Amino acid sequence: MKDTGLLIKKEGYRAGLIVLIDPDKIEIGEVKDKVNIYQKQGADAFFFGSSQPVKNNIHALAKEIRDNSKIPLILFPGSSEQVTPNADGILFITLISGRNPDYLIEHHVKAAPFVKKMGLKVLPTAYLLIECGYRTSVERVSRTQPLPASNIPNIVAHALAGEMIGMRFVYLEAGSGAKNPVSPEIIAAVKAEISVPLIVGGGIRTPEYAKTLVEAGADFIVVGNVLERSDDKDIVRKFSESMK
Ligand code: 1GP
Repeated sequence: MKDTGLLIKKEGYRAGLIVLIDPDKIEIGEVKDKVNIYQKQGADAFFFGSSQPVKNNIHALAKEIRDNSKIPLILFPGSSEQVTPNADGILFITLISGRNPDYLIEHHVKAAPFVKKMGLKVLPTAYLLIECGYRTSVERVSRTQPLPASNIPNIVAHALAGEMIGMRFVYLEAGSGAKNPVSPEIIAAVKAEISVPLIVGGGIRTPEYAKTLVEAGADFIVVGNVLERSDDKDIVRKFSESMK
């Protein structure tokens, strides 16, 4: 696998676990305890961002996360307003499943000068939204169509095009809280053709399902919603164990 920079798997693990923190689903007073637990239970990195406009103070929240954890904090911004210098890096996302020029180049042009000034490490990422059975907020906000889950050759062609353009990661996204997460069949087909790391997220609810995705070839698994909803205090540890 090529250099993954900030995204690193632990020794002896087949995949890395990324915890998505939505800036509007956490209050500053909760950050310290939550990030401590996530980190202690085996999270390898944090993604931070939302597909919706954010009301909370992202700069203060990001600083608090960083001050209280040792794992990388990587921005996963829904828009250029969610960019803050208080992070280690940024997923520089291109929504290549869609055909909206704003998400193919316009936002990038706006963000590039201040991303450079902030000194964030840039992770150029081909972002593919895969249909999940309902209209996700990424679809609504980006005004793009997801790729049909049944047309696997088309999904593979998009991932390959992203790699050939020069993107360093491919991210298969079913959408936050997706009813149907990305399938192991799609992951295996994409993984067989690309050589950059494969990130998978959206609607992953159980460590068992995460394990099937890792077995299919996912290099990094992203979980968000399930951590908010679960009463299991060991949920992150269980997800982390399923990365082995
Ligand atoms: C969404 O891939 C992430 O962008 C995580 O989704 O919140 O459904 O885990 P969930």
